[in-house]
Amino acid sequence: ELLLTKGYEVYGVSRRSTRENKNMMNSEIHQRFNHVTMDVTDASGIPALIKDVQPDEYYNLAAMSHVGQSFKEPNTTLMIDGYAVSCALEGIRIYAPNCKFYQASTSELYGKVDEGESLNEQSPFRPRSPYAAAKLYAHNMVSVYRDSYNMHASCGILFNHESERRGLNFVTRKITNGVARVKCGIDRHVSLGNIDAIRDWGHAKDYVEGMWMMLQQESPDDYVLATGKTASVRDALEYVCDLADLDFKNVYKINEKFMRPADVPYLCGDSSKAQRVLGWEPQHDWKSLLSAMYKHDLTAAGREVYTYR
Ligand code: G4F
Repeated sequence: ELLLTKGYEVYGVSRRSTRENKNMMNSEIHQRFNHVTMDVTDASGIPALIKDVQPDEYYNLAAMSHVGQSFKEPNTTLMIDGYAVSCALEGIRIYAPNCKFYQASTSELYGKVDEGESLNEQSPFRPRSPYAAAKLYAHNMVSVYRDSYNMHASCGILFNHESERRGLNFVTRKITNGVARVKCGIDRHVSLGNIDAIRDWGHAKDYVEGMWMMLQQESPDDYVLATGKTASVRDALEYVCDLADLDFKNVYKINEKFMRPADVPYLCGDSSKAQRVLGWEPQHDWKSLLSAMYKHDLTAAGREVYTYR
């Protein structure tokens, strides 16, 4: 959507599914949006598409993006989050060498971090999940292609970024949607895993601007995008319960099912390089983000009650 508002002709890829992809559908009404049915792990399909479209910019946001699920599907995660990135890089090298490439790297790369540490582009990566290990392969491949073939390929090391469109199985949306449903009397509680985890949550709208800015630079590079402010999952739940005028202690239940074999306990980013070089600055913090998400989910829950009453 950001690219469409900037006047780009956009090709968006999603795999064939019997269900519609709702996020894609938001763009499909636009005349300059072209939906392509393709699986990013197809080693001949993606290069053929690159040859055909001759893109100026390629944003690789495709991923098996759920860290918890990656423990259950390590090999699928590797194919989508690692191998598919090689396919795209090779396709660009062969068929569109002037195309600029953006890779969605992640704060999960840092893994086990000491509380209080502020993470930047120089901080070491110690992956703690199949997701992070696959993403590290992709991150390294981007720098290999940049150095070997002089490609304009950049990685955004993005800390958690959310919005009203966040999937219902990620913790922020689970909280805003879950609390809204408790408030409206649809559900009795929200089931969560590790509520001590601390994250640096920002708004996806701010982060896509940063991605675009990276590809407008003369030289490719890697950048951290983060707010620099942290909250625990418990803080997030308490805050949303306050908005709903509910006592958080009565709203949640811990369910072992949502605990990961290894979790990343603490993440806080230092985006000073992106601020200095790109002029990027986040407009939202975790509280304004969660308020907007809760407002959206409360409206939807209220509509559900009204419809089925
Ligand atoms: O919302 P989460 O699942 O996000 P996570 O694992 O930090 O990863 C997200 O952000 C990364 C950085 O941008 C991306 F690379 C990645 O693709 C994804 O978008 O979990 C956040 C924290 C974790 O510590 C998790 O253990 O919340 C904890 N948590 C506690 N209860 C839960 C739950 N997470 C989920 N998904 N569901 C729970 O019930």
